[in-house]
Amino acid sequence: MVSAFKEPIFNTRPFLPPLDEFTRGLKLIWEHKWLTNDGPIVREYEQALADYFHTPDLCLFANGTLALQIGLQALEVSGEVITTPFTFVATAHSLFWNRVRPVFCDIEPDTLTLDPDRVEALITPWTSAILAVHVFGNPCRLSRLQEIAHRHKLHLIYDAAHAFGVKVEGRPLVDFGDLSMVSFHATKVYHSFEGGLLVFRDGALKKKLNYLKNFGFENEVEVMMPGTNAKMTEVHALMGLLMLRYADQIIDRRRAIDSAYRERLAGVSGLRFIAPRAGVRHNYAYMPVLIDETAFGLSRDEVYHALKAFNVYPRRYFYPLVCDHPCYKALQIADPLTVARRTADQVLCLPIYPDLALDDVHRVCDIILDIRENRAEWRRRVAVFGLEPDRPVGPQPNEGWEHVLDRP
Ligand code: T4K
Repeated sequence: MVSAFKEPIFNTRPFLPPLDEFTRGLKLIWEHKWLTNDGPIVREYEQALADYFHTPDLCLFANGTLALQIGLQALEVSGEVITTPFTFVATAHSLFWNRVRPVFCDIEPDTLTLDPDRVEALITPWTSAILAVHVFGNPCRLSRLQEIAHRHKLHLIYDAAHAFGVKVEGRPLVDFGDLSMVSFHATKVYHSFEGGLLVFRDGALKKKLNYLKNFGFENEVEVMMPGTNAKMTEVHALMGLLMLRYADQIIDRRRAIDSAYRERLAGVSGLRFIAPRAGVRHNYAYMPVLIDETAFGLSRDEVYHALKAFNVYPRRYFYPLVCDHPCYKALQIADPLTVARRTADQVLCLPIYPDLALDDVHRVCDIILDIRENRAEWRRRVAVFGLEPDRPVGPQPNEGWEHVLDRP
C-alpha cells in the first residue's frame, strides 16, 4: 500500500520568481508612488508582451474575465454566440454581461474543443460570433472555425485563458481569430497574480479597449463612452514582467512532468490522455486524464475521492458543464452535447506545476495504480466516507495571519 502524502498535493501551485527580484521592483513602485492608472511598469509590461507575441495589438486588463467581457463589448457582439459548455463559467458569464445568449455546442473527443462540424447547424439570423475555448491549452480546429466564421460573416473569438506560450507551426496561438483572451491568474502556466490580456487583429480596437477599461476617459474632462474599471495595477504588472523571464523554463519543467505521467500511466486500461498534436508547441497547462468507469473499474468521482484520502487534490475541470449550473439551466439547448457530457463525467486534472518533484509525480501514479488494484475496497470506502461535501484545503484565515498583521 502506498502511503499518503504528508503535505497536500494540489492540482496546481503558482511559480514564483525569486523574492528579491520582486522586492527590488517594489522599491521602485514605492519611489515613484505611482500605483495604477497606466503607470510606467504597466506600459513597460505591455511593450514586453508585444515583443513576446510579435504584435503591438494587445491590451492588458485586471483579469481575464473583464478582458473577455470588454473584448466582446468592443466588437459589439450581440444576439447569440455559439460556444462550448466544457469550460470555466467565466466564458459564458462574459456573454451574459454583454446581454448575449450563449448557444452551447458540443466538443470534439480528441481535443475537447468546440466541434466545428456541429457549429453550423446552430447558426441563426441572431448569431453574431463564435466563442471557442483552447481548453487546457489545446488549440481548437483553427482553419475549420475560421472558414465557418468567414462564410457566415461572424466574429471568431478565442477564450485562450489557458493558452499562454502555445504555438502552432511556430505562430503564437493568440494570433488566430479576431480576438483572443489570455488569463494571467495565479493558477495559470504564466501569471501576474491576477491579470488578463487581449490580442486582436484590428489595431483600431486598441483605443476603444483603453476607453472601456478606464471609465471612457479621453482626458481629465472628457468621457467618450461609459467604460468600467478594469485596469491592471503596477504591482501586478511587475509580477508579470518578472515572470516573462521564466516562461520558457516553466513550460520545460511542465513538459517533463507531463511526460512522466504519460509514461507511467500508458496502457492502463480505462485511462486516456489527450494526444499531443503535431506542429503544436504545448504549454502543459493542465494534466487532464479521462477515466472510463467500465474499463478502469472505478468512476472518475470515486478516483477523485480516493486520491483525497492520500492528500492528493486533483480537480474535475470542467464539471458540471456550464449549461448545467443553476444560472444557465433555463436556457434551451438544441445540441445533445453527447461528448461534452461524457467528458465532464470522466475528466480529472492531475497535479502539474513546476515545483512538483518528479518523485512525487511517480508517487501520484503509484497511488492511482494502487487505487485501481484495490478498486473493490475503494468503491466500498468511498461509498461510506467519500461523499461528504468538499472541504476547502490550503491556508485558512487566522493561520499565521497574526504574524502578517503584527497584531498583539
Ligand atoms: N476562461 C477560462 C477557460 C478559464 O479557465 C478562466 C479561469 C477564465 C476564462 C477567467 O480568467 P480569470 O478571470 O480567472 O483571469 C481557478 C481560477 O480562479 C480561474 O482563473 C481558472 N480559470 C479556473 C480554471 O481555475 P478555482 O476555483 O479552481 O481556483 P482555486 O482557488 O480552487 O485554486 C486551484 C488550486 O490552485 C488550489 O487548490 C491551490 C492552488 N492555488 C490557488 C491559488 C488561487 C495556489 O496554490 N495559490 C493560489 O493563489 O478557479
